[in-house]
Amino acid sequence: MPQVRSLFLSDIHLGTRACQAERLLEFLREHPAENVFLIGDIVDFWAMNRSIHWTPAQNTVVQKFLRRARHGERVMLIPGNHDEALREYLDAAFGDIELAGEHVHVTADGRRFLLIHGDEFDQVTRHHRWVALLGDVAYEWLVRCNTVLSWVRRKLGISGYWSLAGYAKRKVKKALQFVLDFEESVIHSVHQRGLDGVICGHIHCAALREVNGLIYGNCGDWVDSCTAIVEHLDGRLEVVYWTQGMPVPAAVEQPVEELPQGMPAPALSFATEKEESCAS
Ligand SMILES: [Mn+2]
Repeated sequence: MPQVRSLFLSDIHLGTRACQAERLLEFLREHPAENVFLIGDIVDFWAMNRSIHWTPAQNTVVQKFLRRARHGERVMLIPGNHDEALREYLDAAFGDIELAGEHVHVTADGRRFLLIHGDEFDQVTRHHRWVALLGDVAYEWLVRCNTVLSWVRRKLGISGYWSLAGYAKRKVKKALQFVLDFEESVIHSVHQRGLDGVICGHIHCAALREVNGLIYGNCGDWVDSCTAIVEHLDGRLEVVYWTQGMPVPAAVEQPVEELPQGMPAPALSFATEKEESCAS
């Protein structure tokens, strides 16, 4: 019996150092489903052109998807801009994985959602490809710096998880009004097509909210935030923040015996991070 009806995942960026494959494997283990929609930037061919960082865990992620498809789950891959090479093979099937440019998913309660990666609504990647590519290199560099910075913060006893790349991205994109413009143009397109909502990715900002009577959903990513959207068996959608297995900084670690029986591990300061991460 599947635990949820559908999983919506995007921006996994397999092939990069930043990909959180182990956490994704934990999430997948806990979420058997009828449908798995992979909504773009699953494999990062852009980054792999520069250098390949392919771990055993990333291999396992691919194997899990293939396995789920073989065992009767519907697995659909909708390419994004980082795996745009796959767009040449639309309507083909890889093993049992379907490939599509976009898809309209009908939820258990009959609502119709456009599934699309969303880079076509991003004015930066659409008209200034070189800016996007440059930003991509800078982003990778920031992720590396962050590893050093996290170590320094731990040594200084500063608690909580903080992402330099996430911070920089937020600042830059806030300044550009990037996120808002993106959401607005996605919603505009969904409205024109007479659908009930959209589930997309691309901007690494998980969201699920009503905009002008339509539902705007974004899967977030498995680079920084480890987020996904799930559809429950009754058709209800939910954003899942997969914080299990997050490194617990020494300063906030608590002795196990102080926790009441059956209580989940204490929420880390990651919670504040996720609230900040997508400016409204
Ligand atoms: Mn993208």
